[in-house]
Amino acid sequence: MTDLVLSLDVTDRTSALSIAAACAEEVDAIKVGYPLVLGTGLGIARDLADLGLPLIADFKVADIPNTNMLICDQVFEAGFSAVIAQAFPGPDSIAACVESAHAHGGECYVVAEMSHPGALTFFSEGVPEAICRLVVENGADGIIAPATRPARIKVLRNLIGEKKILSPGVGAQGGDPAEVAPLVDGMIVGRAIYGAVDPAAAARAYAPYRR
Ligand code: 3DU
Repeated sequence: MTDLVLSLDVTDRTSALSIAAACAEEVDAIKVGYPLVLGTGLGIARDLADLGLPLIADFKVADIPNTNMLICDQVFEAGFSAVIAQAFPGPDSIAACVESAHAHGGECYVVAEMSHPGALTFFSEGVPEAICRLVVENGADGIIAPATRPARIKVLRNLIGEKKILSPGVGAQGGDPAEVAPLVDGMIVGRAIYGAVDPAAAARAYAPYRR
């Protein structure tokens, strides 16, 4: 039904590599963000690449176009296969991320709506819908949409057509995999897997929802 993306938000190299190796058969991609890269360095991408899984850089890139391009070039040269960008800096900033991603044979996902309660302060009143239109116009590969609000995923799906949806918020944030899996292309799960006593078993529990 969907890919399972492990959000590897630990901060030390030993834990990251052992959890990733233990879960490698149970997940379809690994998402790495600031916690792990700031804790270990960007070279962690090369270490994880040995597992042969796609690596998604969750840096929520959000700067002027030139800086976005410089950031994304570093991300892809480090071995990542996809990057996540914020939309609020505008279409030219998103375009820079898309251009860098595609020049490296990678993908760019844009945050359309976040999953936590406070997200509704700014991701409201048609903003996510406008972001979806930008994503279509800019040729980005997909959006990030909240597993905590499946009804919103359905609305946004109608605006992006065949583009992909990656969805964080399953598990620790309360999103229900049974409800979310049929709606998205990738379900992102962090604490419910890496925080478990047996991360591989916790990842395996999502097997019924994987395609
Ligand atoms: O709540 P979890 O532990 O399953 O982790 C979710 C991950 O997805 C985490 O890295 C967080 O920074 C990221 N994320 C969201 O949770 C919500 C968003 O809207 C975007 C990214």
